[in-house]
Amino acid sequence: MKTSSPVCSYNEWDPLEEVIVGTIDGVTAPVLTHDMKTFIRKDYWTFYQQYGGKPYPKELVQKAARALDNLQKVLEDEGVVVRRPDSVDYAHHVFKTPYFESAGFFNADVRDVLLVVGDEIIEAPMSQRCRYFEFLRYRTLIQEYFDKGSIWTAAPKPRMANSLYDWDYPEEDMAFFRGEGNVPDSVGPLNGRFITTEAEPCFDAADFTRFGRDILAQRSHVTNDLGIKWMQRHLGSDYRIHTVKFRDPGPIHMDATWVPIGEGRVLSCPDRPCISSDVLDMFKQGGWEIFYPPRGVAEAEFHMSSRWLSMNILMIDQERVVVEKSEEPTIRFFKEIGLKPILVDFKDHYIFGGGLHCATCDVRRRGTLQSYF
Ligand code: ABU
Repeated sequence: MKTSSPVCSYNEWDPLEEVIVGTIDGVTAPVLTHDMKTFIRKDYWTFYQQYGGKPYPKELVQKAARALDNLQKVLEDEGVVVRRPDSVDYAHHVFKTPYFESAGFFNADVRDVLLVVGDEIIEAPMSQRCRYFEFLRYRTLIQEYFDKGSIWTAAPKPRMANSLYDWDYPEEDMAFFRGEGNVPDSVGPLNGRFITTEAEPCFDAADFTRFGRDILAQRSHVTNDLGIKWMQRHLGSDYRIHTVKFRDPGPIHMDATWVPIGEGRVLSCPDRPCISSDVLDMFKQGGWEIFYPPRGVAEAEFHMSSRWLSMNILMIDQERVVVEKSEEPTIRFFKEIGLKPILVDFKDHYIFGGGLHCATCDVRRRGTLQSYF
């Protein structure tokens, strides 16, 4: 690795020096297409039937923007350098490729778009048509990091032709949203069925969780096996990618499901336990302690996520954890296990699908590439 690179991060807990905090302006309500019904909770389908392809009500965006500014301030007060991406003014435009037509989404969840592995920034080849151009928001920043010495990779973007989606995916399965309540084994992902097919590689960066040389990857509605294979081949023999499965009827992103909080310590979402015995064995043999945090309680709207955004936290280092300030049971739980919660008023951002981890991307953590298993 070039030591001069401004980008360097191998895990989720080494001391954080620089981070990107997302920007929400330009966010557009996704059109409620068949595939997006796996992403948007059924309770809100009428909202998206009305607003799809249009700007969200201004007040919602302003409140979320304030939440992101709150996060910036809290991180800066803790000594972290915070960078913000570009605002976009083309988000509401309909764009057209040879394979599809869509309006944008352009939310602030940078964690879905960019994956940092060592000194490399990888732009994810996302699967949702409304997020096809989301990487553009980050290009100014990425190019600056590249000019200063980082490696910059754009994974091959899928064509997003109709063949990438399972158009017969049952709508009744979409009602079993991400890990809330009892779910029959016959439901889509539990039964091996996802909204994306294996027509071409795709992934969201948030379906990968970094533990040094070992990286967990989840086959989800937005990440397919080919995308995981692309990542393993791309990173080569320095890294081991482990595909992991959770008991989740609607898997999209791992960062409120299996969340490292330090070397040897990981949070497991009680509603979405890990069901990959090889991965569980790896954690047990490595001496890792598995913690089950309490359910989230924030009074917020969750259009595109579960209440488990409460555990979608950002580690500043192995002692300090950034937590939403109304998540009191989670805050108490962190204190009990010896962490120092750093509180931030962030719940007004939840409506757009992202917690504190989603809305950030580590640029640099002080540390080296290690094996923890
Ligand atoms: N993007 C994080 C989603 C987490 C959840 O729905 O629980």
